[in-house]
Amino acid sequence: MDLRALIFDVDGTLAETEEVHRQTFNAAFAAAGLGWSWDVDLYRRLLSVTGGRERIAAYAAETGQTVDAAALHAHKTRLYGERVREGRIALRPGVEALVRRARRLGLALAIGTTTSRANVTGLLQATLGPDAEGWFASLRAGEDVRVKKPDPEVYRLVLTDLGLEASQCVCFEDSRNGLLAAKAAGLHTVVTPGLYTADDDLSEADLLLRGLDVAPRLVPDLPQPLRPLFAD
Ligand code: XBP
Ligand code: MG
Repeated sequence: MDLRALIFDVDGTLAETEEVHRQTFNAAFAAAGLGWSWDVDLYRRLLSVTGGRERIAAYAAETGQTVDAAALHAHKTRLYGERVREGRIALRPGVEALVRRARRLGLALAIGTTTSRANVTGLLQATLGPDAEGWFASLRAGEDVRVKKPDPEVYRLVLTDLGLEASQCVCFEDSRNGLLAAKAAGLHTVVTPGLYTADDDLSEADLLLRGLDVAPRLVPDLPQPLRPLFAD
């Protein structure tokens, strides 16, 4: 593997964001006077629909109601952004160290996510600092694609931006939908399941890690090019 770039999913991979997503969906529903409240189990099921606007629309269809999904989602995105700016979300253990080592080693960094761009830039600024967005050679989000994950469109866009072949990149994901998107784009994929994805079928992962704070000596199947990116 001629490793040139690391490509990251955001929700669940860089950070455990889904609880804040869930809470801000509920806050937007309450503000609109809807009697909806998504609990953890319901939200886990609804996560099979990627994209917040699409998730709202799918739930409305399921419950036979008519709502303005775009307006509800726009309000939810504003509330989510406020919480991110307040510092309510931390990066998962090992993420910052991996990103900083990759930069020192001259690897390109990229993001391929289903969530909205503002959510990504807000998270990067709140956790890695005001310059962090500029560390990423490609940042592709929900607004950039016609079809969201598990479709590979977002990762294909990232590869085009980077001007690299899939074989020169490693992707980091946390969910089945994300893994399917990455594999369909031909990417070697490391999966770190989290709060909402621990029970996903992740059998197609090239490597399954409990998190990115692992010591290489404990992971014999960690590909050689990735070993300098992790502290022993
Ligand atoms: C994450 C998602 C997102 C978030 C909500 O999937 O499905 O929809 O839950 O974000 P992935 P938005 O990690 O595979 O990208 O409300 O901004 O869509
Ligand atoms: Mg994810």
